[in-house]
Amino acid sequence: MRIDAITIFPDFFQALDLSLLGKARDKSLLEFHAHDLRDFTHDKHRTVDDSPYGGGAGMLMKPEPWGDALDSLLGAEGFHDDTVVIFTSPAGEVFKQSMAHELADVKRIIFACGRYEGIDQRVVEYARTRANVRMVSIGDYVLNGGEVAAIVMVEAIARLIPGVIGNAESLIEESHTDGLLEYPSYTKPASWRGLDVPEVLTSGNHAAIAKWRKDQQIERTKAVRPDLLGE
Ligand code: JEW
Repeated sequence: MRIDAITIFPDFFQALDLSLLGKARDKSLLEFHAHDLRDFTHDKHRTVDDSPYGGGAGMLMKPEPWGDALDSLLGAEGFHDDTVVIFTSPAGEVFKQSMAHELADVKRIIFACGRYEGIDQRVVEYARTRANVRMVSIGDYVLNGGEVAAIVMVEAIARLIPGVIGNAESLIEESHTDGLLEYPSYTKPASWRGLDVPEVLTSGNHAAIAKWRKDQQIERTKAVRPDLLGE
């Protein structure tokens, strides 16, 4: 898989040189490149923003640098059915583990990371003529731009590429997709600062342990995330 990001803050993506993603790149399972949108401007001030037609607060990202940046990654013409351009956007569909799995099967992903009040809508329309497009939000909270959202998605997607994480960890991933929150976990020592590990976990009774863990999952999910139980 190859992932590109177009951004006015390419340095954000240095976070991806660390740990998991670094390993995926070392093993050539993933190629990642961040591109500075300002490299696709032509004026002395490398301008990427302008005021919105119709008025309103703040600035928008102007379309021309985006068009040139997309063309530099996709070539001058033609539709790329093997490519998904993701516009990180608070107005997008919400990123979920199911979407991470869908995107882990894609040959090429291009993240278009907006700033200010967002990007001129014609850039989205143009991108739809060149590749598959999705508008994606990482959740219902306010961010200053799309870079952090893209980093979140890259991490979630990259770890699903076969070979990036080990078999044992993949099995753990599967056990986590039952739609319930995790049960609480404990390690040594059995007693710490007056706090003891629940007795059932040191009992050696595997059936009792399995039941306790499932009960904990259900209680936690009811308390914290009733939406996951359809309530
Ligand atoms: C995201 C790209 C570009 C947020 C989440 N938030 C917000 C917001 C912004 C501008 C106008 C209106 C609302 C800030 N912003 C972005 C926010 C992605 C941009 C500008 C974003 N996922 N993705 N939760």
